Amino acid sequence: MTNNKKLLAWVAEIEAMCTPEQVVWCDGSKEEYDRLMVEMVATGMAVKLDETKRPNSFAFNSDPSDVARVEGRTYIASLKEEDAGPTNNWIDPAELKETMKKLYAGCMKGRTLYVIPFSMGPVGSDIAKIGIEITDSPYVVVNMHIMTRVTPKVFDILGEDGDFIPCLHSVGSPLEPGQADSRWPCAPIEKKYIAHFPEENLIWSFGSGYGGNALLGKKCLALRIASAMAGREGWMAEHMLILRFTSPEGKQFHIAAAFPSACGKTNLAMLQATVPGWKVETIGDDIAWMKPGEDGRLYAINPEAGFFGVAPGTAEYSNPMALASVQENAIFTNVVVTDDNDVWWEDMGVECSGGTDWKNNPWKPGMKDADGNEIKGAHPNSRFTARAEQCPVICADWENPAGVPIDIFVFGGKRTNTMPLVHEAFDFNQGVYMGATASSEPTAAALDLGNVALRFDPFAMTPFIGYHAGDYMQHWFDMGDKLGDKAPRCFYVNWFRKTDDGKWLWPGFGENSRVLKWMCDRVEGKVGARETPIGLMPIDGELTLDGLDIPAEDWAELMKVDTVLFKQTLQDAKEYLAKFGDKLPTRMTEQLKALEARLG
Ligand code: OXD
Ligand code: MN
Repeated sequence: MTNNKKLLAWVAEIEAMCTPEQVVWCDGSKEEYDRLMVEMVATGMAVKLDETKRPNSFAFNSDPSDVARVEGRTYIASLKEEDAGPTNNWIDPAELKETMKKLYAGCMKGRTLYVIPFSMGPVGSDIAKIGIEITDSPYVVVNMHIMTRVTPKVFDILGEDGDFIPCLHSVGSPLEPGQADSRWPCAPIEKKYIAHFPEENLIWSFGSGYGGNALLGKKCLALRIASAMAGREGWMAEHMLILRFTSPEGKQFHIAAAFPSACGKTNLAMLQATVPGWKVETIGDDIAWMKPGEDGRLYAINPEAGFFGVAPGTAEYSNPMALASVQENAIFTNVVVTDDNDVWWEDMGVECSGGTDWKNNPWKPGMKDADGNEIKGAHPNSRFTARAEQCPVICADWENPAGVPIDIFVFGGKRTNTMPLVHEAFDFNQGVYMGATASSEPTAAALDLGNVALRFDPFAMTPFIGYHAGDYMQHWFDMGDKLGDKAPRCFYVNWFRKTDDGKWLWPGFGENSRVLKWMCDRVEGKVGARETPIGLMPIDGELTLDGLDIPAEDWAELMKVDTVLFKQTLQDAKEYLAKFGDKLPTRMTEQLKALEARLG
């Protein structure tokens, strides 16, 4: 096991506080995974899917109150409030710990405390980080097996005195002797806390068993805590997919792209290129950790080991590679379990005759509730968990400890108007402005945001920046200064433009490779660009549309820079950025002014 002093002391302290029935040290083995699945099937928490259709795969339904990240209950408890900044909830760390300790006291009664040793990033890579999650949820253990590298090798690396990031998690639902467990134990919303103590590199999560609230290696460690570390240490932890795009001549380009949750990152990461001879290989679909290398370029690794993807909308036409990745050894949460014991979700592109819905009720397509609204079989934020290595287009270098050199940054969001299909930044500083003012119409990944029409989501990181977002933006400028002419080129895309009568203007999916190719041609200096007030845009004919049936007026609309609408977005951005006060980098104000002047 381990002789690490900090670890042994921490586990003993948490055991004494949470009073579990037993403590199990996890080893990440197949035996462990299989044993926990057998136990969860026996208690009714998991359903084993048909072995011939979906080998070694399981479905879970969460409690209907526990279905997504809870941003309203997520805290950055820095020592000083001003260090958490306007995008985070803050509570004084001492006060928060007091509150949470009361909740943690005895919270694992009747349950098993699992200690999960894991590495974010290839074990032993110098970009990788070691975490230890303590949890009372066997569902979390099996998901962590897929999403991270769970291995006792972590103990060898730690040795007696090595440091790790402690991640404490409890579903917050103790069991009295003889009390039957619920299928998905969790605590009510007012007791849920997803807490980060950035100065201590410490994570405490209570009350939710779902996704990023509970699989603490992902959003909590790899983004919130890591972004704060990266800001201090001069590297980057970003909410970005990473892909390799290879030309017919074999030239490789590496692209890192930031889109808000549920805006198609997984689809883009696994895209089937329609541009002849070009191919995409996946390195990561959600998180990139990036550091300048010895040659001055920026190198990226995917700290995760699996995909925790949004199920609805994943179909043969939208993402065949994701479907192939979940063909076996997969976990599904909040989807339909069909009558023949397979899985189904909305927009899967196949018929379903019926089954059990995500609320565990009998379900048939087209069923309506008492108000006449259609009942969805799968929750809009239902998920699949699958190993990255099962993806048929996983890149041979996805576990290269040195990472891959990034050529291109892409920013974007879901906007049905205003933003054209693609534009390029004049320089890195404008690229930072584009990333910092990226905006999106809301999606289902966080359901407690209320009914806002437009959300500014800097670098798709709003819910994940572990410190002051103004300092974070300055860090982007500083990284640009450090990388100089080796900094990636920056682009902004919008696949989601619609006509006034609601028709999609761009086919999306595999056709997005045309836009990626234009970016690579720009990097290579093979094509020019038109200067517009908002940036550089394709010269007609240079972004290939061969074989696509896009009427000229649709193309014009897709490429239109509507200065009236853009000025409105600029005003909205100004208002949004005003809340950063004197932490707003001067260069951001300069960018705002310059854009305003260019828009006339
Ligand atoms: C995710 C998210 O789960 O961004 O990746 O919400
Ligand atoms: Mn994400």
